[in-house]
Order: sequence, then structure tokens, then C-alpha cells
Amino acid sequence: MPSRKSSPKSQARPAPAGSFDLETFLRNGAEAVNAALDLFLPKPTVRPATIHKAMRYSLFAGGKRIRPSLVIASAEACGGFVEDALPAACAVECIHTYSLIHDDLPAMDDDDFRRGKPTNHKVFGEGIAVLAGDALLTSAFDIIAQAPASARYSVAMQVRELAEASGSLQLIAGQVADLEGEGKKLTVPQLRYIHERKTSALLRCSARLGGMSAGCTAAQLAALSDFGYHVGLAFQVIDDILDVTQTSEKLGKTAGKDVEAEKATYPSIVGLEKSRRIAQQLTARAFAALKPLGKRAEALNAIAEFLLKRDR
Ligand code: GRG
Repeated sequence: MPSRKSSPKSQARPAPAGSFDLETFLRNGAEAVNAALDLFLPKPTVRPATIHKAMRYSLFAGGKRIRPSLVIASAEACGGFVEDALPAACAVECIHTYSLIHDDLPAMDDDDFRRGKPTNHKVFGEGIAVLAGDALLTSAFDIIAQAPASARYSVAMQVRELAEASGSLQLIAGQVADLEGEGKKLTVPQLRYIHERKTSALLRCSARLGGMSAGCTAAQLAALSDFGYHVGLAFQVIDDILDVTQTSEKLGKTAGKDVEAEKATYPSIVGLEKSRRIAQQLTARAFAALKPLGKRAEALNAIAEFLLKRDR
């Protein structure tokens, strides 16, 4: 971590059964991640100021910070500490934000509105937006390389974990299949292939990196992988549902884009009701995956429930 006042390492306090305060957990997590991101990234006045302003514009535009929250909750589920999980939490958010900036470019989804604000290229121009995404991708690896090694996982193992999830076999592969699938009638297995890569891979990686930061056992890592995979798939099904059921104002991004771009989605293939059932089934699989982690997984449990019920 970059220089911060040293303080005792913090773990979430156990709450009485059934009363887990997710709102506070998410708020505290987001505050810690925002403060750490501010320290990790060059200040907006550092030359060339335009690029640092553009990186920060999208990074601090008001995202839900779901992936960093998964990192922190997964670390705590394995007895780890927030401070040790923060580099991974910041790194996954940098990857996520880069992917949104690039996805919004005219060459890809061509969106004007993201996180409730004009998209990066609308404010800074296409060239700077490409570079801001590139710089955030690079920063992600700079940041994860500063993560502490844990009992079972070297820094190199954590770096490779992030590279695998964001590389040409996962995140990029999902985006390629998404672009190539536009205007085509896809089957459910083809759609599942896209969702596994463009969405689930980074959520699964977030859960795994959280566990790794805590020096989790192989059995805990397997549970977190299973959880992250299913919660990631459910997340994208819900995202598809929200695209056709919510307004742009509520989502902070242009609603109805999937229909406009002739993108295959669960609602377009199986209908809204069945899509909701699929999201519930995937979330049930995510809950089941948490069993081996016991009571300490209550934040993960609450996040999965929150993601299923979210309306933005
Ligand atoms: C590598 C260019 C590139 C793209 C990879 C991630 C991605 C594929 C494209 C971005 C757009 C998209 C539909 C992604 C799927 C995952 C998803 C629903 C992202 C939105 O995540 P939220 O809701 O966003 O967590 P906030 O803004 O809250 O962080």
C-alpha cells in the first residue's frame, strides 16, 4: 500500500445472526477503496494532467464498487484483513472501469452515458478515452504487484490470477463473442459462454483474490470460485433484465441498449419471467457454494442476495 497512517488491521465485527448490516459494510468498503485508489493513482494535477483527470473521472464517477466489495468480503470470509485485500480490491475496480470506458467507445457499444454522467470519450475525446482505459489497465497490474504475499499465495500468483481473468481467454474473449454475436440469434449455451467471460470471470477473480489475500486454503478457494462464478452469472442475467425494465435515469446508463444493438440476452431468448427464475437459481447455487465457509461468509451471502434484488 502507498503511505497511510498505520493503524491496527481491521476485520468486520460479527453481527448477531440474521442482522448483517450490508449497507454499512458496502459503504465502509467503498470508502476504504476510494481512499486507497486516490493514493495509488497519480493526482489529477500530475503531468500529463489530461490523462490523470480522465482516469479519475470514470473511476470516481459513482460505480457501485461491487467487485472490490467481493474482494473484501471474501478476504473476511477466510479470516483475512481489509488492509491486505485493498490492493486487489483497487486492481479489480481499475480493470472494471477500463473495460467500461472501452466498451462505451463508438467502436464498441457507442454509449453517451455511464455511472450517471457523460461517458469518458464524450468529455475527453476518443483518443484520451482509449488511453485512459489503457492506463487504468496498466495501473491495475502496478497495484496488484504491491499486494502483500500471503501464507499460501505469492504476489506473482495474484498477478497471474488477475491477468487470466482480464485476458484474451476471459474478459476480452467475452467482449469478442459479444461483438461477434450482435444481430445474430444466439442459443442459451452461446449466451452463457459470453456471460461467463465478460462478466462472471472478473467477479470470480474478485472473490478468489480476496481469499488469496487472506492465505485461504484450497477448499476455501474452491468455494469462493464456485460462489463468484454463479454470482457473476446471476449478475449479468439481472443486468439484462434491468436493461429492459428500468429507466436510463435509474441505471445511470442508457437503458434499452441491448434491444437497440440487437444483442442476445436472457430476456430476449427465454423471456422475462424465466430470466428471473434463472437469476434466482444461479443465486441459490452461489449461496450453496458458501456453505464450507460457515458464518464468516455472511457478507458474501448478503451481497449475493442484494445483487439478485438490485434495481440499478
Ligand atoms: C475489455 C472493452 C472490454 C470489455 C469487456 C466488461 C465488458 C466486457 C464490457 C462492459 C459492459 C458490460 C455490459 C459489462 C458486463 C458486466 C456489467 C454488467 C458491468 C456493469 O457493472 P456494474 O453494474 O457497474 O457493477 P458500476 O458502474 O456500478 O461499477
